[in-house]
Amino acid sequence: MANWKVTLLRPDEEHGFSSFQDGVFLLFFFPGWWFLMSYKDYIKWERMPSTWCPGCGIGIVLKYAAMAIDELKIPKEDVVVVSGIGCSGRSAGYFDVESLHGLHGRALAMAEGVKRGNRKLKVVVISGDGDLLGIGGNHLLHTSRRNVEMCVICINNEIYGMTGGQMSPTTKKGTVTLTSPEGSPYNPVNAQGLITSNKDHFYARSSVFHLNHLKKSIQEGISRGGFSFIEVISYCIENNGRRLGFKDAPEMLDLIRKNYKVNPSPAGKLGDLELGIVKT
Ligand SMILES: Cc1ncc(C[n+]2csc(CCOP(=O)(O)OP(=O)(O)O)c2C)c(N)n1
Ligand code: SF4
Ligand SMILES: [Mg+2]
Repeated sequence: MANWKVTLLRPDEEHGFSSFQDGVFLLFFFPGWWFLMSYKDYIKWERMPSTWCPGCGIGIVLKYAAMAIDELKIPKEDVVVVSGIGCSGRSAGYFDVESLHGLHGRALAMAEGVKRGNRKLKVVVISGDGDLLGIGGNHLLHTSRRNVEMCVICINNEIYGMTGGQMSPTTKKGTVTLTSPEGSPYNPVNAQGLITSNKDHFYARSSVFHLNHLKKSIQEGISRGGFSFIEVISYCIENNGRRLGFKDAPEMLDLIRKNYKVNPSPAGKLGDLELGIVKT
């Protein structure tokens, strides 16, 4: 939609000017051109409304990831968004930049390929807990170990949302799901422990309620210059919350507000209900 701003900044042959000529023209007549850009320029509005259920937390992550990228002033052609499969995995398709929506669990393998192919690109992965910590868990071990530069945003709704609400690697012990009618018998994966077991690491936990913290975490993750993993506490109202007795999405959001607190300077490790950034 709002591509005209970027077109103005980066004119091509069609417009009859060279980038240099147009750049000089714009700087001379309108030095504040960057202020024309907004997060909206990074989103494909023609694809809205999204396929997500009303009130789902994934849309919040989409907006704040776009805001983080916009405020870092990363030109659209320098950012690539990659997703695997799942409701969260639909995110890549809503970004108005080059994007990849690949096989379930393979987001990090694709992202690493993109980064190794063109090191100047900023690669952002947005996918779900099932995609990144379940079927894609092996890729997570090794892409993080190799400290490949990318920012991974894991939308943790503690469930396989897209496929109807089966327990996922992050489902809390005792939680009733479609595949654990008597409560999950397993402890969830410890994403913080896994990522911080690497000597060089960047692990952040944020949430779809703590918006400034979410944006800051994504910005720091993108700017790190290595592998960064941001676990975003979210929820799935339709295929998890309703089964657990929540009446609507705001009720689930409110529980996140009540349960989680930001720790601005964690000493090497976050408590279970703390949000913050742990990095070397
Ligand atoms: C190889 C393979 N196995 C299983 C599936 C079915 N499948 C699609 S999405 C999904 C779960 C996604 O869960 P998550 O990554 O947590 O995303 P959410 O929908 O919760 O956002 C599964 C199991 C698939 N598409 N491909
Ligand atoms: S099924 Fe759940 S995770 Fe998927 S869009 Fe709906 S509320 Fe969100
Ligand atoms: Mg999920």
